[in-house]
Amino acid sequence: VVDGWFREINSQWPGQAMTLKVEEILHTEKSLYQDVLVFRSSTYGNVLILDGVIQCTERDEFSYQEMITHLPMASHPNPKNVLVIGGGDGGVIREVLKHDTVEHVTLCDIDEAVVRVSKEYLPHMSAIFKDPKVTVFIGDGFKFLPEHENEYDVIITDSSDPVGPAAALFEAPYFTLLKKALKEGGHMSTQGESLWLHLPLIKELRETTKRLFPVAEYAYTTIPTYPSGQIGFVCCSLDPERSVSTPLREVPGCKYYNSNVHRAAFVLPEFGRAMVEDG
Ligand code: AAT
Repeated sequence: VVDGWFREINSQWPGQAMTLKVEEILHTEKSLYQDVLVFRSSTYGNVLILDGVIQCTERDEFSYQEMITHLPMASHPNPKNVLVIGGGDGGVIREVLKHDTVEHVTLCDIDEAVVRVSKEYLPHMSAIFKDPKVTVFIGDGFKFLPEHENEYDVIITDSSDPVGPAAALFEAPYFTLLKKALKEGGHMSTQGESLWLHLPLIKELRETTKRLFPVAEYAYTTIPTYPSGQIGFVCCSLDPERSVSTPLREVPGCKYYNSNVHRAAFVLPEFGRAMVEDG
């Protein structure tokens, strides 16, 4: 924070940086895994930063959390048992529980500090932790998966960027474990970075997932406080007959997501389509 502004300077998006005006610093700490900062911004509500990177703001988090959740959930015929890896703020859990088919949802975040500070400073996301259908587990997603084979209908990887503790969550060994943790016909979605910044990474993610899943598609959402105002997801199904871009039912109580937005999210601008699909 310099002169009352937070600047998101990072080598993952060279030469550009989102800047937010800080009203008050609410929390700083060095957790076991990352630098944690929470501040109240002047126009985006409370903001959570990990290792200098914006994870969520109260004003626009719904765009990301709704889309990463409802794309795999609304295209699955009957999701009952759901796993979220990362997502320690609770926002994705809140979205999962909008589906009344869901009986249980487990959150596995590596960093207890994220869950703890979210409970204090991000109540619109974390209040859902009190729901009896929720179990919170603190640990590495990569280690959690092999102990849970054939258990989940949907797995959502709400992961930080591929540096530090989340690097392994973007690679083939992780997706191989994830596939085994899914039940027959299971779905998954994973944080897939920005078309404007990370085309080679996106292409690799899609190729890795295509080798493992009969259906693997890229979709995206708009969000002002993620780099370049846009972030994507890779969505996969184990059922070759299923279309992850086709919603099977409406989801109540959303601010970004609806059935048309679901279908449209998979339609890529030409430069992205060419790179992601044709190679
Ligand atoms: N919904 C908020 C958005 C996030 S949070 C990413 C979470 O992933 C963090 O809470 C972090 O602690 C957790 N995490 C990182 N590595 C692991 C791991 N190996 N196992 C489990 N959880 C992990 C993502 C923001 C995207 C930013 C885009 N620039």
